[in-house]
Amino acid sequence: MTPSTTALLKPFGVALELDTGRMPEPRNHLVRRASDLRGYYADAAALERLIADGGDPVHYEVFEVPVPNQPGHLMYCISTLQPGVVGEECFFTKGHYHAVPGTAEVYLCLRGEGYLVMKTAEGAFAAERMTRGRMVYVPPHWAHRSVNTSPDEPLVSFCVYPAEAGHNYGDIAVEGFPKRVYRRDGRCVIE
Ligand code: PAN
Ligand code: ZN
Repeated sequence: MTPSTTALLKPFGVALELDTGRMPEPRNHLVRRASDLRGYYADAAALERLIADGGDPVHYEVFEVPVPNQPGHLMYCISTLQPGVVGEECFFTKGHYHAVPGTAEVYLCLRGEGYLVMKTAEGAFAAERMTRGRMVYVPPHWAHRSVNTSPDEPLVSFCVYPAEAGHNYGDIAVEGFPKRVYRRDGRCVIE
């Protein structure tokens, strides 16, 4: 089938800074600070201290040059999750299901160390290690959240997913994930 003229997108390229996890010329630049994560961490008082005394630090940034959110297109982004803890809990992204639940995602870790924690609505849980050069496949129907376990290095990832996938944050905001990732005495604990 020949695509209509309007469906034809011209090929394009985008520069990525693989070490810093930035796009020099993004069209969308999402910044989430500690205060955007209220309600997500186990130790709410520690988060409030971080916001009040720690200057409400940036938790993570996502850089995109979007494509049409139509079936057939692939959306992609580069993101940087800062190192740090709230109480003993490692910094993480909000996490979400895709609004179109039957859509998968590929995460390629470019820098740092951490986990991609995943869960299903039926109660399954998985935690896949993220280190430079490791790819994690998020199958359809699995909610996903990045966690940075390094004491001092950002976690940088490149993601690709179907452009129509969308994001459903509400369910995770209410349910969270069955397990959390902590750093205790320099060691990483998932419980
Ligand atoms: C990623 C995430 C990104 C930020 O691009 O959107 O890491 O995490 P939250 O969206 O949970 O705040 C992705 O999984 N897109 O589908
Ligand atoms: Zn996703």
